[in-house]
Amino acid sequence: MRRLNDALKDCATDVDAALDSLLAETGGPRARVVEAMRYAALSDGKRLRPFLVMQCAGLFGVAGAAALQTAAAVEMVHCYSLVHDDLPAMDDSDLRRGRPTVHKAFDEATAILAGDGLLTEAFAILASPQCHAVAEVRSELVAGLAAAAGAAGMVGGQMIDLSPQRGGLDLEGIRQLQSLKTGALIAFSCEAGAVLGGADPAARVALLAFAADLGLAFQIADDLLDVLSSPQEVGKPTGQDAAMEKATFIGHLGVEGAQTEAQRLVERARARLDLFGQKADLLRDVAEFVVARRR
Ligand code: GRG
Repeated sequence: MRRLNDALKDCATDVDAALDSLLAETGGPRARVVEAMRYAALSDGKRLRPFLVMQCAGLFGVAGAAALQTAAAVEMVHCYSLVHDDLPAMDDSDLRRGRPTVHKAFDEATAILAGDGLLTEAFAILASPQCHAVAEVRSELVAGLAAAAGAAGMVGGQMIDLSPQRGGLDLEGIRQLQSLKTGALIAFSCEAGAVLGGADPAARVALLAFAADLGLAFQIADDLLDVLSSPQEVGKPTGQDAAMEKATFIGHLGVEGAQTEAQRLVERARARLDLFGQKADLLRDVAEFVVARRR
């Protein structure tokens, strides 16, 4: 795991530098929204999704630097989703990544605009020739991110999460909700690596199967952190699912059952990478990491 921790740290450093330059500070009357976008993006996230983009691209010989713009774009969409999710109209959270949420540090209207700005900027990055020289590759990335982030993906999952039916979902319903809400962007992160690397269909199928298991394991781990950790440990409020009476994996499986299911998914995710051999060792470690993480 030491190798993985170092690799995650290196990835975070590169992604921070890319975000810093892509979201350049500006003066004048619109400075405040850019400041809020930077506040949301340049905070202490794990940068898991960028790591997946870069590692998956690396399986096909794509250098980290050549995948960095795509990785930063995915992180911007993730950060937008956190900013909007924290708003009073949604989860109404005061704490994110160990500090005040954007609407607390700025104000609600600025937080909405900052989220909108991050989402929009992400597509501008993918559409730019600096992201990839080949227009078809850029267009596939744009279409893939739009599908993962939109109503057939993350936004759709969030809608189900906020719906009156949410409280009574059965296990399959929770699986479907989470595969949209958090799974779709995780899956796109892996797929983007395959697109950048011109992967063949078998490799793509394997990566998407890996991502599906990883996404669910990640979400179960998130549910467990919500129940078993303190806000200081995770840098965001805990006990939220119970407070909102949301049906969760833990509600259906119990803590031990959820841990067992997460571990089963991790093992299956790791096996999905067999065809990549040792090149995928860090991705195998990431699967372990998502359930062992403490935040
Ligand atoms: C508002 C359209 C819209 C969608 C919001 C992703 C999401 C949908 C909400 C986030 C709420 C949440 C806590 C979901 C659980 C899983 C999750 C995405 C956790 C945060 O991701 P991490 O752990 O966070 O990768 P860091 O801060 O490390 O990037």
